[in-house]
Amino acid sequence: MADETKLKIVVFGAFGAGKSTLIKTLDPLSKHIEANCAGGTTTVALDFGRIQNNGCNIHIYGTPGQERFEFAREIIGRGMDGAILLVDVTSPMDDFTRHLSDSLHEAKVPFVVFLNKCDGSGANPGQFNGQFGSSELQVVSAKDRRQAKDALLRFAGTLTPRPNGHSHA
Ligand SMILES: Nc1nc2c(ncn2[C@@H]2O[C@H](COP(=O)(O)OP(=O)(O)OP(=O)(O)O)[C@@H](O)[C@H]2O)c(=O)[nH]1
Ligand SMILES: [Mg+2]
Repeated sequence: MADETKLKIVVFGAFGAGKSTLIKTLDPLSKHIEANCAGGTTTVALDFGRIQNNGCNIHIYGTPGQERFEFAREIIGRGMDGAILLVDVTSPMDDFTRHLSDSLHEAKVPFVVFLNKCDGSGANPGQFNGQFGSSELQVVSAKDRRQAKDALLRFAGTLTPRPNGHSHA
């Protein structure tokens, strides 16, 4: 359809923050390139999911959280319209999450912080207040479809979609 638009949103966050879980919840048909690791799986390339909202095709890319995959994050992030920084609120703030936040600020990419695992034992979202400058914070569980979708659409509504067919390169 000629009047369709699209958005590229990329999900960043530390190892095990819940990036792949978020994308699986948002799009049950999403694709994931993962390897087995202690107690579960880890992303070794990317995640990719899509959702449609009012004629806008939202493409959601997940990145690997292991630090050695910086090159993959750089490639996946090219041409993004906005980013989600996912933080595990059952753990304290870590240097890698700080690095991701600083990089997004430096690149002037609009981003929202999802304070994830708010359903988990020991969840402490309050510890992150004031840690991410002016970026909005949203408390979610990546396993909860309603919360995940509401938070994503709220953020997408703050971005400017581009016409379908226009390259993200
Ligand atoms: N309780 C709870 N557990 C979660 C939530 N989101 C993710 N998890 C769990 O956290 C673990 C890691 O989730 P993943 O989605 O693989 O994390 P990831 O950020 O993609 O990890 P990497 O790809 O290795 O960086 C899994 O055991 C998930 O089930 C949540 O909202 N609540
Ligand atoms: Mg992953």
